[in-house]
Amino acid sequence: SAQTRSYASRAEKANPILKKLFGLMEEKKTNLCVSVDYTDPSKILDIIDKVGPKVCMVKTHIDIISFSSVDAIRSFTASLTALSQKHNFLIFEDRKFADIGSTVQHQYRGGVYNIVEWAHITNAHSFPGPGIVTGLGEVMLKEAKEPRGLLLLAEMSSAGNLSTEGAYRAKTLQMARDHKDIVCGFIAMGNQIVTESGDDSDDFIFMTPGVNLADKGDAHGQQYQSPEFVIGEKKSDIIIVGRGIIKAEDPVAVAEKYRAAGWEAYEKRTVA
Ligand code: 6AU
Repeated sequence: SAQTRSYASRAEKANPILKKLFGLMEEKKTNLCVSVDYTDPSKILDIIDKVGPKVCMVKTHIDIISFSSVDAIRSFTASLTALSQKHNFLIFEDRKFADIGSTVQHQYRGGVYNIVEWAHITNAHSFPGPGIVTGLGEVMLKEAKEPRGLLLLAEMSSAGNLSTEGAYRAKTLQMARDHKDIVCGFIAMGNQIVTESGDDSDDFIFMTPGVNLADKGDAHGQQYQSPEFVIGEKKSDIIIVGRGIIKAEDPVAVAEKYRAAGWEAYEKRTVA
């Protein structure tokens, strides 16, 4: 079934960005995305070079990094791109766009960050409606030199989030189904948002934040689950781990723990 097919078999039918992603996940045996939420650019590049072999994706918040100049931004994104090629992972800028289509186009291509030029994947809230998808999609499809993908936030990990209200998730899913050339997946707690209303879950990738082996949450409503639960029970595809790795005493050793736990849960759920 869709819930137990391997990443490799899903790569066969996938669009260019998911083909690349599923392929490298299978090759490197990792469904770990590390969220490198440090503010010092050299510290970020340093840890990425070390954990790069263990991850399928590196997630950034470009707007939390302390850059001294616009040139420093350019040099950072160039180094990040070089690392993504060296270690074969995708770059995910966690921008969480949330405005009308016309405005997000400027935010995606312009300002000082020029996100579309270096991020393979970015994400957006569905709150503004389908215009946010078509707006970002136009930039992705017409201006990017390489394949790009958009994730819609269908669910969040934080306590009290509004995604459980009414038809929010169903409408988010409809936006994705209507624009499969743009939307390659979801930020969600599992794949149920799609499997409960159709059999096209293989067309999307499911990425889940709020994963931690040591803590249950933080002081501001973050809620954590284990890799086993997220991949094995909830049938998500990728675990997103921030502080569980980056605040650890030995981030590289701990990253390997998360990689192994995520991969083991995937192998257990997968049939040939
Ligand atoms: O592992 P943590 O709690 O240190 O970090 C989780 C990371 C942060 C959040 O901005 C992000 O995941 N995140 C997201 C994303 C990825 O879109 C959505 C969400 O619902 N919860 C969440 O924590 O960088």
